[in-house]
Amino acid sequence: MKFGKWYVPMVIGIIAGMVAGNIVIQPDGPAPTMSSSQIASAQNKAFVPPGQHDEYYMFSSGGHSGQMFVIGVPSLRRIRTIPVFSPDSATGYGYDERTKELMGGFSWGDAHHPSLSETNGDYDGRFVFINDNANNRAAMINLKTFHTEQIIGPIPNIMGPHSAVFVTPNTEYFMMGTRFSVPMDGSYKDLEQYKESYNGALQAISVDQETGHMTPAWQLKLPPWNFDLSDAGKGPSDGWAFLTTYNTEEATHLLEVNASKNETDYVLAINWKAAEQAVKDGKFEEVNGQKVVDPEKVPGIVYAVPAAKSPHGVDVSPDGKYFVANGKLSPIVTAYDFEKFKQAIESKDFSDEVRGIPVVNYDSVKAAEVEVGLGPLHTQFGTDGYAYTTNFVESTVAKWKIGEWKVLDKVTVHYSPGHGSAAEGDTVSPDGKYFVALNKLAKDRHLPVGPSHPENMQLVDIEGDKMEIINEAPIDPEPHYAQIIKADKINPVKIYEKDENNPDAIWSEKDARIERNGNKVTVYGIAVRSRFYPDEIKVNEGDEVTIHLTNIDLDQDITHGFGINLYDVNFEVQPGQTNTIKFKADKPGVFPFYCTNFCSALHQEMQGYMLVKPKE
Ligand code: K7E
Ligand code: CUA
Repeated sequence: MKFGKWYVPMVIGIIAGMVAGNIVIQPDGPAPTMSSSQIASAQNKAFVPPGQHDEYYMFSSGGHSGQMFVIGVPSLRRIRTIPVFSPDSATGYGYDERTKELMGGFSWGDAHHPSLSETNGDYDGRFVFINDNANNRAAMINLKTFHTEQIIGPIPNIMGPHSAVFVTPNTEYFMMGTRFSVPMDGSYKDLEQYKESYNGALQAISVDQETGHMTPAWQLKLPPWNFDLSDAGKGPSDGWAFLTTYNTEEATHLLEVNASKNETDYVLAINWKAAEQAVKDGKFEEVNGQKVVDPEKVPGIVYAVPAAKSPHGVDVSPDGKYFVANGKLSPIVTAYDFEKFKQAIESKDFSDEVRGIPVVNYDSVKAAEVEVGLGPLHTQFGTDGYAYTTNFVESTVAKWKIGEWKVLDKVTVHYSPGHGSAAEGDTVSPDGKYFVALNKLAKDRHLPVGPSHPENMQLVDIEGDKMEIINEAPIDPEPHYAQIIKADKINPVKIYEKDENNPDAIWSEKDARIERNGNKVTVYGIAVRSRFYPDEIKVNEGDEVTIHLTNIDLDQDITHGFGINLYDVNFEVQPGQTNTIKFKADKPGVFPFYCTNFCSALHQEMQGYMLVKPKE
C-alpha cells in the first residue's frame, strides 16, 4: 500500500509544525486588511440589523469550560451560554438541587462534540447531546428550554469518550468511542501490561424518542488504541459507524513520538447493527453491569481500513456513499468508497489482520486521496458534494469536490482552524451557504487581552466559486466542534407550564409558609415582581434549610434570582419554574437575601432577611 510520494518528507515538516504549536503562514504585525469591496460584500452578507434574527443557530462545544455556546449565524453573536458540566452562578446552575445532582460531584467537564438529534438523517431541533472527555459522561440539552436536562455517567469501563458524540440517523443511539485505554474492568494493572490488559471501547447510548433521555445500552471492546473522532453512516452506510485511530503502536509514553511511528493507522468501520444483534443474542459479557461485546469472539462487527498516519477527523458524506479520513500528519484526506468497502468484506479482500480484526485492502476501498494541504483535521460538506477541510498547520480551509477529488479553492483563516461547521453540515442535505472556521488561535485579530488570546470564529461565505471571509468574532476557550441548524427548526417554550401537581410548588402568596420538623426547616416560597413571600426566614443555628421557590410571574423573560449574602447560596427561577436549594444554617447572624436577576423597576426592593439565631 502506498500513500503517495510526497508523504514521508511532508510528515516530518508537519510534525515539526505541530510540535512548535506553530503555523506555516504566520504573519507578523497586524492582520491583513480587506479591500473596500470585500468589506462592502461582507457587510451586506453578514450584518444582522438590530431587531432582526439570525438565520441559523450554531451550537458550539465550550471545551474545558464545560459549557455549550449558542451563537447566531451569520452575526456570530453569542446568544446564550448553556451550562452543562460546569457550575454557572449567573443561572444558579450547579447550586440548586436538581443541577447539583446533575453535576454528580464534578466541578468541570471537557465538552467536545455536540450532536443534534436527527430524524431521517436531518436535524430535527429536539435535543442536542454532548460528551465529556474528562469524566466519561454525556449530557442532553432539551431545546424546548435550552436547559441541560440529563447527564449520564461516569460510565464504567470507558475512559475519555472523545470519539463522540454522533447520533444515528434516527437518533436510536448516539455513540462514544474512547480516547484513552484502561483496564476495562476498572482494576489496577501496570503499564507494562498495557498490550494484554488495557482496552478502548465504543459505548452505545440509547435515546428515548419522547423525552430524549439517555440509557447506556452496550459496549464494544476495542484494541488498546486511541480513538479520535467518529461519524455515523447514513443512507447506504446506515448501520455503520466510523472511528479514526491513532497510537496503533500501543505506546504508553512519549506519544508525541511513539504514536507517530506507524505509517498506517486505521479507520475502524463498525457494524453497529451487528453489535446490537450480538447483544440481543446474548453474545456479551457483563462487566461492571455493562453488556460488553468482544469482536474477537463475535466476528463480522469490526473491520480496519488503513489510513495514513494518525488521522484526526472522519466524516461521512451527505449521501452516505463515502467516508473521509483527515490526515493530520499527512497532507491528504482519504476518501473511501463505502460500496467498495462492502464488496471487500464480502469477498474477504483483506491485506492483514490486526488483533483479530480484518484489515481491508487499501487499494480496493480507496476512492481517492485529495491533497488538501498541511495538517488536515476535519471535513464538512455543502451542497452538490462540495467539501471543506480545515488545515490546521497552514491555516486554510480547502474546498474540494466529491468525484473531482481536487482542491478547487482555498481561503486563509486566522489562525490554525480545528473543526469547521457548515450550515446543516452533518445532515443528508446540507445547506451550503455558510461555513464557520473554529480557529484555535486569534493572535492579532482582536484587541489584545494579555498573553492569552481568545479563540477566533470566522464565517466563510461558501455560496460562490470563491470562498470569502465575511465575519469573525472572538469566543472563550474553547469550541471544538459545532453544529449549525436552521433557526426555524427550533421552537423554545416561553414559560414553564404551571405544574399544579408539583408538591414543592405554590401558586399563591397565601400558601407561602415555613415548616419545621426537628432541625429541618422547609420554606415554600414565591418570587413575583417585586417581592419574595416570605421575606423573613428565621431559623436556628445548625438547622438544615430547604427552600422551594416558585416564580409565579408567567411572563416571558421575567426570571428571578435568589442569593443569600455570605452563605454561598444562589439559584434562579424562570417564569413558571419551581426550584429547590438546600443548605445548613451554620453561621449565626443576620443575612440579607435578594433577587439577583434584574426583573422590574423595583428589582432593588426585592429582598428579605434570613435570621440565624445563635445556639444557646
Ligand atoms: Cu474534535 Cu478539538 Cu476534540 Cu479536532 S477535536 S480540533
Ligand atoms: Cu426579581 Cu429581580
